[in-house]
Amino acid sequence: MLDRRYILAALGTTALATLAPTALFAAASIKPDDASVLLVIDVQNCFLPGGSLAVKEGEQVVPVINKMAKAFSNVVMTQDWHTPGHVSFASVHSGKKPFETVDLPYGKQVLWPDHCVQGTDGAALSKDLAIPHAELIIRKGFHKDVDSYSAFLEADGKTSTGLAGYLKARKIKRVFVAGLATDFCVAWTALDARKAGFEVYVVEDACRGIDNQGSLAKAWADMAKAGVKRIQSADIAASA
Ligand code: VGL
Ligand code: ZN
Repeated sequence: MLDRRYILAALGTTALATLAPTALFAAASIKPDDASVLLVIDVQNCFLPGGSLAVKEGEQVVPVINKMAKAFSNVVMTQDWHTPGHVSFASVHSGKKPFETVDLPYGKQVLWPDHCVQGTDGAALSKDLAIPHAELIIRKGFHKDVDSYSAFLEADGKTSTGLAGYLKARKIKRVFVAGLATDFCVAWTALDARKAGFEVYVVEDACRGIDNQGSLAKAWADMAKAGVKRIQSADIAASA
């Protein structure tokens, strides 16, 4: 006699296999079109293993982003691009250590180890990125007294990087965000993209976070509230 558990297991597998592609996972259901852009945020040596502000597992986003980028006709990358002695560096605030905060004219600023200094190897994009069709690299955080996590707006809340204007001029409607770090530059970029009127998706497995004092959970909560859609790279169809 056949083992009852075996029969149930076999039935279960068949039922799952039948349902899985559509009902359960809705795999690869999002197709980027010419009105979509993939924003690849700050995949730079400083944020990768061995870098001065290394994000845990940061290198794991690279193959995911490379694969996903093939599905996009529009890809824009960003580079955190600070002056030496930038106001966001703990080293310029006496008595302050990295990950502490300071009050600046535009609000509270988290302090970081020196990172992504203009023209240094640490500021270079990862050599493992393979996205030759990326059409624009936008640099941010280049004003010495103002930080810029967001690819759209500096931390003073008013100085534009020009990215929203560029995307609108290119008739882009949907912005997909990936890269480093989920809770800082990715989240601030996604939130500002919503404010600028775009439909916004953050691709969770194509991002990694810093998670300083609950910042990762807070970032996801803020993004959900703002109508940012949280997706996985497998939700995106393989080609444009
Ligand atoms: C970033 C902290 C400082 C980021 C940049 O790319 O998320 N985080 N500068
Ligand atoms: Zn920075």
